[in-house]
Amino acid sequence: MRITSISVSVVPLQLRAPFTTSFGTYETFPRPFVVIETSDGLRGVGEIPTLLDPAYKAEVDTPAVLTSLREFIIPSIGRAQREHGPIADIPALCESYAWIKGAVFAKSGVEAALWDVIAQRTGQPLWRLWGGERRTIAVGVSIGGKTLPQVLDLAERAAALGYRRLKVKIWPGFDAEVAREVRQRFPNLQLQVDANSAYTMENWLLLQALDDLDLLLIEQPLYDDDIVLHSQISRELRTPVCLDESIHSLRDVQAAASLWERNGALDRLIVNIKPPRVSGFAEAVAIARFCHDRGIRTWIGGMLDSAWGKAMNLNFNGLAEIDLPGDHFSPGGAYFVEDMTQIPLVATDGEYALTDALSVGVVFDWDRFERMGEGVLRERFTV
Ligand code: OSB
Ligand code: MG
Repeated sequence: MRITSISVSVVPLQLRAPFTTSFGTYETFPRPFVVIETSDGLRGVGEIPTLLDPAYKAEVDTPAVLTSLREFIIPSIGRAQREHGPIADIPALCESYAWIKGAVFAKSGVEAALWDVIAQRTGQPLWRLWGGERRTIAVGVSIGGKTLPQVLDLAERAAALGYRRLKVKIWPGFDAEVAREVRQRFPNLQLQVDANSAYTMENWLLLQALDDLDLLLIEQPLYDDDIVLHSQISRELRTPVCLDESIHSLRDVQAAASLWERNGALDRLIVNIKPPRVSGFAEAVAIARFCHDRGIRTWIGGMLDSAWGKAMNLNFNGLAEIDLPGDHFSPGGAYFVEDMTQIPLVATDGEYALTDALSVGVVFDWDRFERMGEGVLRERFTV
């Protein structure tokens, strides 16, 4: 088997309700999907869950991802196949673009598409290919409300749908009161907060007001590129600190582990594993195993991915090494007006069941993909 073509299509995805974080409010995303075709007639798809701009972190905007793919990543794959022979597995694929610094989101889309091909080729579901053993997965939701009533409404709807873990977006001035209200209304749900790097070394003490609310974790309170200062403030907080934005690789996780370990506080370090933020599932699996061995809890974050990306993440959540519920579902029903799978994903009583169905386990909606991508950028590269 060799890769015969790689195409990138941008599909406009529209949220059913706006999603607000400390860095802004989003309603639509021009979303790239990578399609790989192989010489044995297979076709795999990988979503790149880009946002509109780089406000969450560098290189997550669609233009940056398209530039990396077109100018560097795809040409490197072509060159590697010409010079070193067919790319038929994940290590060979990753090796072909390993020289490119960064571009983790862009790389992850190509990798995801090849994982889809390999699962089809070897006739198994992705969760099994990744060493998963868990068949039912406790899932959570992320609440991106702009006002307290909006947050409470979304929490209400999520609880009514059976989700047992809520994550609430916070920022300075929209934190302790919001978390306290949600905690009071839902004393038995698992609750965590995500600041998306909205606090500074000048105002992080505001977070101490959250310490008595029995929160699972506080996610990325400080700067998007920081690990060291997070380890310092973690000494002064009872609630575990969870890293999101600042983790790009197993090495980053190892650096965090050594800092928290020095404080004797590995039980207060939690890692949000987002496969696209660590360049793909291969690195994500390595991180899950490392963390499990070291007693660092992990969970799987989302990027407002379509049902296709979410379904891949749910397969990854089949790994027994992953401890906590991930951001896999929308608190108010479906995230998008039109989604990319033929049948929507469903969780029952806050759990999703993995099946023995091939690869991603759900069917990609090619007709809708073609229609929605009509007139939007589509580039095909022969490699
Ligand atoms: O920080 O986890 C985040 C969405 C966009 C960018 C960053 C984040 C999020 C979410 C959404 O919290 C989680 C989801 O996809 O359900
Ligand atoms: Mg986050």
